[in-house]
Amino acid sequence: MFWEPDKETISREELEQLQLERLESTLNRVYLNVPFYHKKFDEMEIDIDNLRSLEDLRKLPFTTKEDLRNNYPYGLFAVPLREVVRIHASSGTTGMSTVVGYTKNDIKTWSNLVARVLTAGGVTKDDVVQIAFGYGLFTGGFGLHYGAEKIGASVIPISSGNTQRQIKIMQDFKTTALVCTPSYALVIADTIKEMGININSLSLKYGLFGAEPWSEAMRQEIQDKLKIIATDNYGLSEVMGPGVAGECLERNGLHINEDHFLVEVINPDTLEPVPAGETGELVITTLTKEAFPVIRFRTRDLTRIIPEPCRCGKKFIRMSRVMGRTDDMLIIKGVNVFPSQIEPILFDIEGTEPHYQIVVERKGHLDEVTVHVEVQESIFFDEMKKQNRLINQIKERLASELGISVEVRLVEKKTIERTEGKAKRVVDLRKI
Ligand code: DLL
Repeated sequence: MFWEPDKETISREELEQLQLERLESTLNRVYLNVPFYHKKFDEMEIDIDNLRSLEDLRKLPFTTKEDLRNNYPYGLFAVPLREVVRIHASSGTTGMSTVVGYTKNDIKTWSNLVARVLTAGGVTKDDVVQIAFGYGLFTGGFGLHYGAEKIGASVIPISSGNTQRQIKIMQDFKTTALVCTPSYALVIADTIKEMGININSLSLKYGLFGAEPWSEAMRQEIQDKLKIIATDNYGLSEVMGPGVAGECLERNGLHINEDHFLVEVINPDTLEPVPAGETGELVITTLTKEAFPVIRFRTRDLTRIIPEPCRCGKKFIRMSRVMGRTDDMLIIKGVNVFPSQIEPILFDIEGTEPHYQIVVERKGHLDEVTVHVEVQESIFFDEMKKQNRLINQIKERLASELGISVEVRLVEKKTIERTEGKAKRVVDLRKI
């Protein structure tokens, strides 16, 4: 259950002491080696030697994605390039990519933290782990790969795509754990069915999914279709990649690797911390990164801290599943809505398929939102009356649960683009 039992069951008091020591050394490192932080601390008259407690973190400046872009490519590295053994980058949907680096030690730490996440999700050295995340500049493939190897599992670095081949390998190599995005897991599940393969003939036991938001309803769907235990894991390239946080088999929130990451949850408007347990933007400070430390990085991800201890015995606090990014939020007729709120409603309605897209258009001065949802063939070819009944049913549910009225369009199976990586849930035609 634990990869590093001593570390994962550390007492709060010891943990806080360790965090403070590590924070001090991180601040020293960035002040000495990264002109960006040096200048910022000086401007704000921050004396890092005066840091006395973890609460003092709040006096430090935030770092944003914009800061990373402005220092493209290597401006925020805290070691010379000759000490960097790996470079990753996030493509980002908007603008220039951000570049991150790792020292040899960073890779070791990263592998260990991913090993913790995989172990918590059920993986052991006896497993055959199929990594269907992209290998490349994206941190998903290599990050999970190194962690799984560290555990001693048999790793299949198949990368993403070519779904039929994924399934053939799964059959022939007797894959027991699948690692990819949750949306790709569903694509794989659907393809298994189409190929007429009996799911019970496969050896799959666990699925470790992450890199995009997904709902509890989607988890159920994946678990039922693939007959596995599916856990959620979270991370971001700016902070490390996968391995920041992950669920245990309780499947009730993601344990944050707190000995390596200091987290805060803030109100994105006031930038003040939210009251304990309330939802806000996750802010992360790295405590052990050598090549690319970040101070108070604003993730834009919305989550909340679950303060109650977990039954699994791990002492690290949990965060709730990430409900979405502040920049993915749709404001529909004045109501804030995230795709992750629409998802469980669609999944719950009989006749729909678990594939949807939310299309935003501008008509005159008003934004118009249409939810496109795939439906079972029988319904698509059914009489209009039955289709309209389904449309109205979806509209009513969305209206009563979210308080918004939107258009709903039923589309034929497979008309919504399938992705091998992160699903595109929102199509914003306003920007074009
Ligand atoms: O997606 C790292 C990763 C790879 C995590 C594989 C887990 C598994 P980026 O491409 O930089 O890194 O994207 C990071 O993806 O800020 C979130 O918005 C989103 N994200 C990542 N994991 C989750 C998750 C990788 N479990 C961005 N739930 C983050 C919801 C997630 N959103």
